[in-house]
Amino acid sequence: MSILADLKTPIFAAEGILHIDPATFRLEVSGLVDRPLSFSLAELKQQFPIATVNRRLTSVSGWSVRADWNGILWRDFFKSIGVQEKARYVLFASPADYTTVVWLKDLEEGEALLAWGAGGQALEPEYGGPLRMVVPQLWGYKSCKWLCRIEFLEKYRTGYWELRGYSHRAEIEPGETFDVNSGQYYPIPGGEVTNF
Ligand SMILES: Nc1nc2c(c(=O)[nH]1)N[C@H]1C(S)=C(S)[C@@H](COP(=O)(O)O)O[C@H]1N2
Ligand SMILES: [Mo]
Repeated sequence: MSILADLKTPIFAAEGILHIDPATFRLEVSGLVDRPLSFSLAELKQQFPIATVNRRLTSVSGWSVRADWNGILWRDFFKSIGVQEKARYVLFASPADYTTVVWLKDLEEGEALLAWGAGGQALEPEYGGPLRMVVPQLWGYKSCKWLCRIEFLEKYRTGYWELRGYSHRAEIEPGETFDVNSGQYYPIPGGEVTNF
């Protein structure tokens, strides 16, 4: 069981929980790239450096969870897939068409990753396995679960929660959050949550 399940981390699934077979899973990369690419989970693990980052996923709905996320750093992925200069945004999608679009410049700093595990355990379907984004520096709705498609864009597109009124940029705002790990509420100063 992953630490997320252990901690009973809230499960958000606008499209319902998807069950994707890790053995047949593929990640498709399209849009402003030199050529479209497609990876199985095994190919991702072979072709990119594997990393673990201890960071928080923080939801606009008022909770935050810290975990050791296992996967591939976005910056390692990005630099070797032939993204064209005119790309400004990146769209992340699940097979049920949950979409969210992130400014590429917002992923240059910080430790965003394509994650298949937490604490050395595979992510359960409930938590977005076999592969999800984890973008610690932005509200959780940018961390697309059941990630199966990445598209590089010149023009912004409005995603699922953004269409329903949530901020397009999704910078974490000052306020208070429930820390799932400790069961305590803490003030947050805005930006990536690093103070606990
Ligand atoms: N495909 C998909 N990804 C998603 C969501 C979703 O509904 N569908 N919810 C988002 C929101 S609002 C948050 S806070 C996090 C929550 O991750 P968790 O359900 O693993 O705790 O997933 C994000 N990624
Ligand atoms: Mo969220």
